[in-house]
Amino acid sequence: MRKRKLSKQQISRISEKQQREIEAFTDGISSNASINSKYNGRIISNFGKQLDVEILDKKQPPQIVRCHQRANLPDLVTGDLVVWEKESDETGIIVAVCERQNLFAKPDTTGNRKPIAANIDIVLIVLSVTPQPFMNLIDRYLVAIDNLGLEPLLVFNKIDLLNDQNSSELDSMLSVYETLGYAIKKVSALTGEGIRELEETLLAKTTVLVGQSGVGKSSLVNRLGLAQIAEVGELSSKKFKGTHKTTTTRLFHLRSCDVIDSPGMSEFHLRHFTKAELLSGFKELKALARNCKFRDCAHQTEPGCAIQEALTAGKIFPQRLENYFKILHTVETP
Ligand SMILES: Nc1nc2c(ncn2[C@@H]2O[C@H](COP(=O)(O)OP(=O)(O)OP(=O)(O)O)[C@@H](O)[C@H]2O)c(=O)[nH]1
Ligand SMILES: [Mg+2]
Ligand SMILES: [Zn+2]
Repeated sequence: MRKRKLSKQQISRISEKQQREIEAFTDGISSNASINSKYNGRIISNFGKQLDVEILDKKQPPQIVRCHQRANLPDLVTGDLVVWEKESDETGIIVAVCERQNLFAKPDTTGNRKPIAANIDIVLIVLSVTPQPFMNLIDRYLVAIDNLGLEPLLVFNKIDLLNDQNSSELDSMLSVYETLGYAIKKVSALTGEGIRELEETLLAKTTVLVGQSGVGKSSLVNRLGLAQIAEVGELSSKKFKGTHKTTTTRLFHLRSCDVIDSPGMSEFHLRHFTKAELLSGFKELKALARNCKFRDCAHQTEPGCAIQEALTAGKIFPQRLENYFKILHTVETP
């Protein structure tokens, strides 16, 4: 559907109206279950034109209603808090959205950001034995998470598949991130190993699971939820890659936490990030850059570059610096 162009006056009237709806949300006002009653809700899933919304009002029985949204609202995502009205017993219309605490978005090749989930506490990067993780993708996720102001958590899944052949390469990759101070949990969604510790970390939080297709995001949701609620895919035997089983981002209420399962992402472009935002996501490089002789040091051949000195002295991981420069080449803004 094409969106109408609105005049400034119309926009201001709409935003005043939305503001009143949102105040009703915060006051917990919502009422008789008749047509036109307003309800507080949270987006559970977005199917394009239609969205699943759960009722948040304590007085109402838990229920998920299929809604569409007013054309003047921005694109809504899983986790958004909204105000909606009943249209029929089974359908509704979203009339306002509350300001987001944060928004995790997936940047695509063209530089557009596809919103994935809003109002989240933790972004959990799922890695696995197969398909194997690659550092460049992990580093990109870490930059995006840093820019949201959230602490990343890495989960290494399928540890039941570790053996003498594959463990040393994977261990050395994980030890890079452990040394940098990132939290890593080692788990198996299949056997349940490490799941209880993971659950403790996620307790009472809303967590979005991200990672390549086939690493076991949906399997982790099922293991944490003690039930088969999310659909699990097969790995194609040729490539040991996932087959993009999950196609829609969805929020699940689990035993002790809320988890948002998302479709696999093996590409994650950072074109729209600034150089400063990129450096901020490479925390060991950012800390060193403060000591470079020149404020505008490019960290390549300049004299007194603290990053190059640390590289020569073996104090930083060369792969991380290499990835930083690789991503820097793709960044559009200075
Ligand atoms: N051996 C083993 N297999 C696992 C484990 N976790 C998941 N799998 C298998 O890995 C495959 C992919 O799992 P999914 O949960 O669908 O992966 P996903 O990350 O949700 O994939 P997408 O939805 O495509 O992004 C399935 O065949 C699972 O049975 C594990 O801990 N150990
Ligand atoms: Mg999945
Ligand atoms: Zn420098």
